[in-house]
Amino acid sequence: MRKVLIGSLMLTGLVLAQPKIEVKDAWVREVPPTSKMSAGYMVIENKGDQPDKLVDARNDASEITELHETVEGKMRRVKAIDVPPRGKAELRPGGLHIMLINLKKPLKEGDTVEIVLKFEKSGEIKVQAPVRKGMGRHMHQHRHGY
Ligand SMILES: [Cu+2]
Repeated sequence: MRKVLIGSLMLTGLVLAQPKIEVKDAWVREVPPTSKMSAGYMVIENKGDQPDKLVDARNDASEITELHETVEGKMRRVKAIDVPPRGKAELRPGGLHIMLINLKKPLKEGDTVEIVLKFEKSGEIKVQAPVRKGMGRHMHQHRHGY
């Protein structure tokens, strides 16, 4: 009898255990009109007790959206961005970012980009990311600075 009770409690626990994703501080970098690329940044928090992963993204400002990481000044594509349970993934200049490739129009401060994030377990989450100027120095290093 006791074993049965413990078993059913564990089952309930498994059903309730899940990631809980919240996205904060999303923004997209303003770029000169000649630039065909930009990058999006944000903090992805997981308030649940299970890990999740950002596996894909799309946006309404560029034709192509990729998940990138900058390592030692060079960008590379990553398959997924881990969001640990009760933890967060920080997408920041010089680190992880969402790459916007082949911009459909120039991105200016005051614009908003809609980014749809696709998580392995939590599904799609839509984020409104305002366009902001990056730090001045980074503007001149934008080929490497994302
Ligand atoms: Cu990039």
